[in-house]
Amino acid sequence: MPTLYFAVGACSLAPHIALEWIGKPYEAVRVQYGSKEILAVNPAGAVPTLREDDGWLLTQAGAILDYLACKHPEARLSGSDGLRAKAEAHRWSAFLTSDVHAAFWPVFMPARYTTDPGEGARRAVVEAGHRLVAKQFGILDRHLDGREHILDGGRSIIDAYSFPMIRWAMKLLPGGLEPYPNVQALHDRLAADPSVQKVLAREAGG
Ligand SMILES: N[C@@H](CCC(=O)N[C@@H](CS)C(=O)NCC(=O)O)C(=O)O
Repeated sequence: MPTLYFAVGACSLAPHIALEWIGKPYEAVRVQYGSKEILAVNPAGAVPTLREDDGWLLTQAGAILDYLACKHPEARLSGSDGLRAKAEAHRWSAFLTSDVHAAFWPVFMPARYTTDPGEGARRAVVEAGHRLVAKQFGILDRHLDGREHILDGGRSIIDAYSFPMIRWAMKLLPGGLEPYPNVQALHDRLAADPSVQKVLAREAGG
């Protein structure tokens, strides 16, 4: 049975949802960032980390999601088949990892992005992060115009991957999701999914 190490509110919510959609037994272990427990399985001290029964460890949300979807093709979480459809799945996974997730770092941890300890510098970094997140959400919103899911072929690991980041944007962007109605609609569809609700309840319950 695979074990997912997760932290509340983190990007680990994505593989947590994917595991629930797959519907096979798994264990979810809640950790604190940088704790001994997570450092024992991931030297970066970060979530998500997936551990298989034989001790094999996998880090990086995009890799974990792809691994889970490929391991369970019957769950149909990879999007459509075909060369271009696979390329699109990689494209959106990379977009979420490198463009969207990374855009949140200055918002979450402004001190890492300036050597100036002053409040003005901190605010400027957060504001720059907001602008970067807004740019990426604009791209996602335009892509979602007229679509129910990010990939062709129905719900996928890429929808799951977007969900924690959409929740961050709702909470952290000054205008929330108001400028992104298509992203809001994807959020609402995912939030209404019973598996997603189950995972959110479990994560909130500790
Ligand atoms: N590139 C990694 C980033 C993982 C990551 O940084 N996760 C955050 C939570 S969303 C974390 O654990 N942060 C703890 C830290 O940076 O100390 C991935 O995509 O899995």
